[in-house]
Amino acid sequence: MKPAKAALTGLLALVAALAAGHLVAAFVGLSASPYLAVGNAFIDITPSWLKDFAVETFGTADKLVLLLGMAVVLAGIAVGAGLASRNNPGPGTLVVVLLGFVGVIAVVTRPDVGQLALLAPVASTAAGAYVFRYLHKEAQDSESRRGFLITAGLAVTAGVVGQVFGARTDVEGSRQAVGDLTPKTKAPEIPLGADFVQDGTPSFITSGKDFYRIDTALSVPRIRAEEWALRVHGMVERPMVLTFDEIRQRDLVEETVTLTCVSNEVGGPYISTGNFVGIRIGDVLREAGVKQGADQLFSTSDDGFTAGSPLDYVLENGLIAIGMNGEPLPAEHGFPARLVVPGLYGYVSATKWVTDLNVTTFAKDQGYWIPRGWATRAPIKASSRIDRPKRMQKVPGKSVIAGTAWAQPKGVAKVEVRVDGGPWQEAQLGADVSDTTWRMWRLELELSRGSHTVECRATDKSGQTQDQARLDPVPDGATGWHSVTFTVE
Ligand SMILES: Nc1nc2c(c(=O)[nH]1)N[C@H]1C(S)=C(S)[C@@H](COP(=O)(O)O)O[C@H]1N2
Ligand SMILES: [Mo]
Repeated sequence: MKPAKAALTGLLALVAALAAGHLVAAFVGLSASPYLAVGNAFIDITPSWLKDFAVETFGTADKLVLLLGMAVVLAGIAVGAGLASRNNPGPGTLVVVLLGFVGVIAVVTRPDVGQLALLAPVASTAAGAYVFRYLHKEAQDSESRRGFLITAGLAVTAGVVGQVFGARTDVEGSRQAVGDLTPKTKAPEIPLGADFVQDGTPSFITSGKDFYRIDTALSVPRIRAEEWALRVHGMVERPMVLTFDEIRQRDLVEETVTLTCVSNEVGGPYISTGNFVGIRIGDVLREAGVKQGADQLFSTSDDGFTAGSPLDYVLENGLIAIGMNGEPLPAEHGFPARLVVPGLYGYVSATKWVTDLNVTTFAKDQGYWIPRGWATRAPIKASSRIDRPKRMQKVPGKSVIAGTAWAQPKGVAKVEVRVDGGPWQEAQLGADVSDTTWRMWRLELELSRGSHTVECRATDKSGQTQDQARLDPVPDGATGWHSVTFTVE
């Protein structure tokens, strides 16, 4: 067999295998797709230094990069297997079976799949082996291209159909059916002058589309509200199960909360603000009756992510949220329900697609990121960011410096700015919306031509000024003053 044809045989068998697995997964749950399952397993076993590097280098595109990287590695293996099988299909078949085994292991160790999920990698392996051997024979017998074309066509169609059907488990329909979520207690209106968008700050409320997204999920968990329920158990007197309808029929409250990610670098983008609608975690836990000795609320998501929050804190703060900005939660942000706890970084509190609340102790259970080197307790650190000018931007001598500051749950009392290490000047603050949200700031300056560096620092309402010492996000959040160098023309 010609080398090109041998390589193509391997590649097409790979495409057929992945497509068949993806197609079957459309019916048994998309995270059973061997490709996604291997990717997800890879994310879970990635050492934290590599994960940090990936997030730093690729930002929110890190998952796409992982999937593309896997595609390149798999294509390499497939070409190699094809070339090694020029005389005899044995080596290639063995490679298919070995890869199939990896797929099976990845799928069965996923926390969010049922027993039927096994069908997906099995279908992959069968399709891969069959197509490989069929094309191998075809290539020996004739110079015909028909078999190759038909296989390629079928495989691509199967993959696309799988993607479309799997993604469709009608979440949008379920979201639409939820309709209006009118809170009994509305969050106060955001007053005029809460943001300085014209000066370069973000808008006070972040739209669902612009809201930062951080999670370990390669495919967004797709759960219909009708099929969802929240289990409350552990160290409680009366374990309970709450359906979506039971939650929405309670007195819903709305709170404006700024969420922040612990992996945000100084000056980084992983912070957003929403109007969240839901019920208080504390009300539910008090109904269940917390037992003596418990100190952790351990929440688990449909896709197996876990977070542990201090129990005494969530008894007083935080929501089981089912709505954001006047709508049901967007699928990427946790539909049907998530936790929102102002003042704690997301990884220890903000479980999306939450299905399980376990009242337990810190001694007994550890959230997802804790064995990966992050702190057990992670209150948000006071911080501030310069949004304009941007680094290296050219601005006129008379300019406005503007940005964002946050210190949930204490609230921001003051933001100061200094230029080229000179005296600190107090910035004008945006209207004070709530201590659980960020606060925008601006300062008009007149500067000489040339290069300048501005720095900012926030002080919270307890009088504490943010730390100057530059610390990395690991283990409990970055510190340091943001600085930006720009040019006055
Ligand atoms: N199920 C699940 N929930 C999760 C996570 C996750 O990986 N899986 N990541 C957490 C982290 S680290 C953060 S910062 C917030 C981000 O919420 P957002 O994506 O809605 O902004 O979600 C939290 N909830
Ligand atoms: Mo995070």
